[in-house]
Amino acid sequence: MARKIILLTSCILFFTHFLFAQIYIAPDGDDTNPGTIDLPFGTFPTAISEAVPGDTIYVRGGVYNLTTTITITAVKNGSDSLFFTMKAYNNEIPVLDFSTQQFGDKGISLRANYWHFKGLQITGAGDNGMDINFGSNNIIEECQFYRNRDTGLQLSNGSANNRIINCDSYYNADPPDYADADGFAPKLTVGSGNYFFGCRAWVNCDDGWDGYLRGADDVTTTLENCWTWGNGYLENGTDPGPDANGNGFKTGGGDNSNADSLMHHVILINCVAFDNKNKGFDQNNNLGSMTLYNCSGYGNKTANYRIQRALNPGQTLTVKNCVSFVGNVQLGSFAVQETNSWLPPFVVTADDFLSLDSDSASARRQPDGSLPEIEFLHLAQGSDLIDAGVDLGFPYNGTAPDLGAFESDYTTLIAGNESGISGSFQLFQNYPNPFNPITHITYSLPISEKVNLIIFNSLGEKVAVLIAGEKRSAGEYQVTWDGRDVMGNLVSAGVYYYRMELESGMVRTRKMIFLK
Ligand SMILES: [Ca+2]
Ligand SMILES: [Ca+2]
Ligand SMILES: [Ca+2]
Ligand SMILES: [Ca+2]
Repeated sequence: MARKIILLTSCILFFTHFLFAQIYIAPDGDDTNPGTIDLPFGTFPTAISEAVPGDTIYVRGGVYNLTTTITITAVKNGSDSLFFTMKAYNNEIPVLDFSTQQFGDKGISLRANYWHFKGLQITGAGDNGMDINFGSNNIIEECQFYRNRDTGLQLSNGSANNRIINCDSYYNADPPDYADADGFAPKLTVGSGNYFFGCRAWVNCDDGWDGYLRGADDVTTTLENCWTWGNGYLENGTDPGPDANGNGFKTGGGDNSNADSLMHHVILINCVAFDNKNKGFDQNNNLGSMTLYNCSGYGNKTANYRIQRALNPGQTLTVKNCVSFVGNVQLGSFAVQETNSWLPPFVVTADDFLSLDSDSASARRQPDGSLPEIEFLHLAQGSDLIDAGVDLGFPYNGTAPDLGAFESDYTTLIAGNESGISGSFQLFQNYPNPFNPITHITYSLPISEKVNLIIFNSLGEKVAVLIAGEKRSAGEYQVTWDGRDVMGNLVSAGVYYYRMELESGMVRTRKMIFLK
């Protein structure tokens, strides 16, 4: 009844704008409460049952001791325009602790479409921390999955087109066998079109990412800006045995040496694998297409890259602008390769990198949830890997793309243009990021310049022009983008690039994500 009155009033006053309810849940809440900020609910099933599409369930900080799986079924399907949202309230940290749950039970079982989870920590589950099972078009953002007793986040049973953004999965391990717990697992019966961006998986007892198939075939998964390391070991540093496979990105494969020739097409862009017990980038026995652009492998024990087995007819392995340091590269002769660091004329040494301090990879994320700004595996000024790559259609700094996962701000010197090589022209990461629909872009100029600032979509098409050849004196500036294209229409969700070009020839580009 209360909802109907609120709805009616809202419609009269504001039309559709404030139509959606805000539902609150807190560790010390009570299900006899109305679910407001002052009188929150106490259990997840109650909060979920009260929600309708478009509603937001705010999860207050603190530890929730949970023994039962939180199951969300198709009764609670949202839609493209009306997501269900379950998110941490402000910057509070809700910890969903399932450690008293019986072994084999999952933490969250998401069997619905169009849910957006943000800012939750899920730990101790008897099986997967979260299993997206017959659930599609969901967004899982800034969530952490750790010390679960199987894979942190698994996608199964046809789950398709989910976006996993800025999530971490670590210290997951499945006793007593220690054979299956991965960080992220789009595997077995997974659907197609799942997308990972800005995620990290470390020290999971089995693999960082696992795309092994049993039941699914001919599916595609894309990973961008993802890092994985130290898999194949337990949190205490011990190796639990050979069933703990220890691969960084295991792209696919199937049973019985993949007798069914199953294909998991995997696209890896700007991804990093290091210090894994076994392989960094691993075919296993996947027979689908694999595309590796600007990836970096370092110190993986068996090989940084191993993709040797012939693919199914018509499938391709493409490896371009990738870096390997301290570790083997084992690619079949069928690989289409261009400007990889192990090919002539490159020579890779420690001097090519600003830092080899891998500990920094697990540093805290930035306030907007994006990966920490570290120097590990970033290229040092003067490296022959700078501006040495082939143009793959992505924006870059300097005269050409660099090799590896981290495009440097350095550029090769162009004779006669030294005055343009200034250390203090900077284009900073937008804030917030991801955003919807407003974000701010800061830049600084060492000298007076004519400036262009242009937004591109992931296809390289110009979307908006924020600054068109305007003169600016030296200093720091901030520009705001309202998420609208040149026609004034709100752009669709996805990856965008902002590119600043100066009259002196300097160019800087950065990536951002618009989330629905
Ligand atoms: Ca295994
Ligand atoms: Ca695995
Ligand atoms: Ca070098
Ligand atoms: Ca470059």
